[in-house]
Amino acid sequence: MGLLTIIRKARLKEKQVRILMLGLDNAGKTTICKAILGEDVDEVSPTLGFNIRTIVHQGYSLNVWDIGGQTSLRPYWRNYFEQTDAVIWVVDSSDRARMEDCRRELHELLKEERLMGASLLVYANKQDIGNAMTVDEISTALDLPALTSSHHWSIQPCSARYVVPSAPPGAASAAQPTNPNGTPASSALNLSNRCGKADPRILAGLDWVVGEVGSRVYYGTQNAFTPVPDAPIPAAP
Ligand SMILES: Nc1nc2c(ncn2[C@@H]2O[C@H](COP(=O)(O)OP(=O)(O)OP(=O)(O)O)[C@@H](O)[C@H]2O)c(=O)[nH]1
Ligand SMILES: [Mg+2]
Repeated sequence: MGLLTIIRKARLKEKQVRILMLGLDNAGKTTICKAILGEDVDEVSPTLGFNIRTIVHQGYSLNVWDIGGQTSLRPYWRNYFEQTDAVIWVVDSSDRARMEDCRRELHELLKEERLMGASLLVYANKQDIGNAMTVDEISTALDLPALTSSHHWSIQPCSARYVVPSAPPGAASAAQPTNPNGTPASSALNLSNRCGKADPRILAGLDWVVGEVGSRVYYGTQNAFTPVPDAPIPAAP
């Protein structure tokens, strides 16, 4: 076992996980981090360098490096590859025009030797937008099956701007307005909720990451994963 592997396993035993969050610009990386941390998702601007966010999840400290995805910034991604346990690749599911760019960048990235042991979680973000591609369509468009031989991967649909409203104490959730089909009306979606909880599908993705890297401490078996189904969320207003 190489020295780097020993260091990595020691770090994982201390429940420290290093995650690179990457993807094209405008995909929603920073918004996802803010949603998880319960911050105001209305206040985001393009990331010109990087943000490091620590997310405590299931007893693990996930040190998430949220790095700007603009074309001019992508050559700098390589500066962050060392010691990465997992890559979270965020996709704007409504950006059909750039899906091929997205595929190319992802496959280029994962050729990198320093990322060889890293697990890959794809967030198919912006599922609240009407024309969003489904998980199956995105898996095909990004050619995810071709990555199976080199990386454990999973894909999770989500919406960083869908925040579960935090009901005031005693308030009946039934008071929320709903559409005739039972889905929340757009006002109940609370797309700019400032203290609600993140879309549970985002957290399900983190569960998978933690299960993956955790299993590696014990000489890594593939982590079984059932994605949380795509909830019926109406289009953003
Ligand atoms: N409708 C909708 N909009 C979203 C969602 N996630 C992010 N956005 C919006 O998409 C835009 C870009 O979000 P960012 O989080 O800044 O994207 P990013 O991937 O961090 O972009 P860079 O920092 O430039 O790489 C913002 O206007 C967000 O409000 C989502 O799930 N649904
Ligand atoms: Mg950003």
